[in-house]
Amino acid sequence: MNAYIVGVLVPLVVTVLLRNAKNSKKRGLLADVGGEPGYAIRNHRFTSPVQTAWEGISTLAELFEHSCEQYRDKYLLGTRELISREVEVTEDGRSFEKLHLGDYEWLTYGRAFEAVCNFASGLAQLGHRKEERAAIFADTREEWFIALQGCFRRNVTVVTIYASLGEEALCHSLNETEVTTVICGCKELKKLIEISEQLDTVKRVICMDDEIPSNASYVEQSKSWTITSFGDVESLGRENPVDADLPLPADIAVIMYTSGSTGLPKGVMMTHANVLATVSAVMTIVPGLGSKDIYMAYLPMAHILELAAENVMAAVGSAIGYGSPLTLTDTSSKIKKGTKGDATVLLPTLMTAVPAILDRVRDGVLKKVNAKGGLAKKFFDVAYTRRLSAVNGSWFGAFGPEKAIWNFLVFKKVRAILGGRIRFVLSGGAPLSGDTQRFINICLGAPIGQGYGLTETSAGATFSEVDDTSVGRVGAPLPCSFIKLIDWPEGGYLTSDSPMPRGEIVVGGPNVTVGYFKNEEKTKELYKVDERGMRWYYTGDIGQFHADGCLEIIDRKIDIVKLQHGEYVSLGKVEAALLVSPYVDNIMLHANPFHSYCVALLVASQHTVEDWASKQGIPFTDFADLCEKAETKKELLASIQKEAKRAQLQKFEIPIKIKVLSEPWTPESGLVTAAFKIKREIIRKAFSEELSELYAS
Ligand SMILES: *[C@@H]1O[C@H](CO)[C@@H](O)[C@H](O)[C@H]1NC(C)=O
Ligand SMILES: *[C@@H]1O[C@H](CO)[C@@H](O)[C@H](O)[C@H]1NC(C)=O
Ligand SMILES: *[C@@H]1O[C@H](CO)[C@@H](O)[C@H](O)[C@H]1NC(C)=O
Ligand SMILES: *[C@@H]1O[C@H](CO)[C@@H](O)[C@H](O)[C@H]1NC(C)=O
Ligand SMILES: CC(=O)N[C@H]1CO[C@H](CO)[C@@H](O)[C@@H]1O
Repeated sequence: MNAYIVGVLVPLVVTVLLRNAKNSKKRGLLADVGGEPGYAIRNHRFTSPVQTAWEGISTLAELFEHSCEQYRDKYLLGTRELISREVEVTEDGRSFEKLHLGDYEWLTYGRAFEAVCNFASGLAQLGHRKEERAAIFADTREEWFIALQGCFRRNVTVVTIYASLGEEALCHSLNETEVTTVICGCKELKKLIEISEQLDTVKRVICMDDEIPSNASYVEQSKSWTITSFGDVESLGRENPVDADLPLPADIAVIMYTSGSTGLPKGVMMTHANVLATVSAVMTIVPGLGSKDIYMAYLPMAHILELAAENVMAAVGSAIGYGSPLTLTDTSSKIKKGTKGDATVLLPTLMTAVPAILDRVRDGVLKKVNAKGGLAKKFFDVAYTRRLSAVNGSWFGAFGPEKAIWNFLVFKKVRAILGGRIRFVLSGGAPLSGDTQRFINICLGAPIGQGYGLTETSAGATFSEVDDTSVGRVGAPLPCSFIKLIDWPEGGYLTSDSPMPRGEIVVGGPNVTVGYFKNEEKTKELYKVDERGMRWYYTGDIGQFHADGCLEIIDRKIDIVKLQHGEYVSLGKVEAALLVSPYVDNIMLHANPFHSYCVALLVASQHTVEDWASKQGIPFTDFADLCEKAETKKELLASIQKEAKRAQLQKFEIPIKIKVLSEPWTPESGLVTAAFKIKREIIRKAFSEELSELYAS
């Protein structure tokens, strides 16, 4: 499903805020729609869904060409110069790569357009026919964007694959879509070579790096792949131009493989019209978006949120500077000591972030403050509390001298971590906790709104308006969407519930994608067309509508399990409450209809658990050993039970037994998605023995 939440940071604008102060502005209004009965809401400014924000533009290819003509000499794509690459070896013999990166080197809109045309021509000259599909399998970078737009100009459908996807999923997506050309980096090419025996349709690889893996000749001989560098494809196209072959709005632009939480990934087919509707909707919602903005791009392009965001930026004349999560700030792990991170060189005004990254920023700041201790800590705490109460209730103190003083004394340093000019952040991947939302909001001096969307709805669904400072809600429907709640009686959620209508969230509009690739059955199950011709997508998420027409996500259908005595346990809700315990790095709650209670697999946080053990004087040989100890289990169980009580969970929702695990769950191990959501089915299989033991004892 790949649902995600979108958060927005924008500066406090006095006029807007005063208008909003504790009022009951209607942001969503009741809508008259067809299909299954329910409670439907639309954006307050648009009676029918927006299809395009640009007159006469109906595909992403047209949009890009139009924007390149308009902004010809402005900067579009920037990449940092690589000054040196070094390997640092730590005392215990582990080695880390450190990069020394220089300034951004820019391509103007005009030059980027040439690069795109050359790439498109080069692709044709290599022998890629336009009805064949091409895959882009790489980290986010300039070439990704050029390749994407190049394919669009040839009406070539692009298959996108998360760079961190496992082998099986990778084979599956390339096989299923019969990809003939893979556009990737050197690192990804190594992976392809390893699985080359299972890839029957791939004929060409375009490698974005100059360096090519040493045994590439193996696949050139045995599989007769042709491997060409990105630069050579561009030169080939420059010397032998081929006319564009532009797509129609209903042609498939992208097949996006999402890292599903169960089974193999599914390819979501998106038309040009689908993505354009989302891009258009975001345009109308965000004020002041334009050619003065600089966007920090570093999240995976294979995620619809990033893909939509970069297309929005390129449509309004903004500059896009590329970076990576490991080089983002001066203290990021791959940045050579004493040199600068991406954000401090780029000085972006806009960026996307996943909650995990915002959580990290928050923890980093708090750790620094706590380490300083004494006066500095007191000062920070006072400042934070003052600003919190300002943001919370009375708007006095939100502006004026007091805010200016705190900003100057305390929060300016925090802001400098991201360059100091951020005015807007899109956050995707998972729900952002209210605490982190408030923290980032206060420290960056900007409120965060939240939004909600899915790959299946080409990212768009709801988005909170900039003047909405509440936490925990995801806003009103985007101008391109209708949101309908329908009854789910088995789960106990009804649109007739009070004080708010509740139910399964169904999204309708021109942004709803055409379905899953080669998966008629799943498409039929989750997509429905009503008698008026509107497409609806059944999200499986449970939501409730506030009186002002804003949506709040409260649950997930698939995550609800019925216990032996008929009580429903919402796994996600309970996990979120238990994750608050400092001992918990990750947790999966398990429940089934054969038992009246829950159990949990708990990944312990090494740092806090070891701290506790040394304070208690508990001897242990290593962390794995410590996790096996009865004392540890007792302490951790007590801690999560305390958090459960604090969150007012029901007795039957609280796990009575746990298994403490020492190994973290990572996307590489396949236990969590690339967006760090736990994969229940896979974890359940991997730890089936541990789970049976928990139920047996
Ligand atoms: C674009 O490509 C698709 C798939 O090959 C094809 O069905 C469609 O007709 C093409 N569109 C145009 C305008 O040629
Ligand atoms: C891909 O297709 C080939 C040949 O049809 C097959 O051998 C291989 O197992 C397939 N791989 C996956 C992951 O489906
Ligand atoms: C390519 O080289 C790597 C490392 O040298 C090796 O692990 C891998 O098996 C090689 N692959 C093939 C297909 O020879
Ligand atoms: C701010 O509001 C939240 C929820 O409305 C409340 O829990 C919290 O205590 C408030 N904090 C302050 C400092 O007023
Ligand atoms: C591709 C797609 O679903 N297009 C639909 C978008 O929405 C309009 C109505 O809002 C429909 O007419 C299109 O068929």
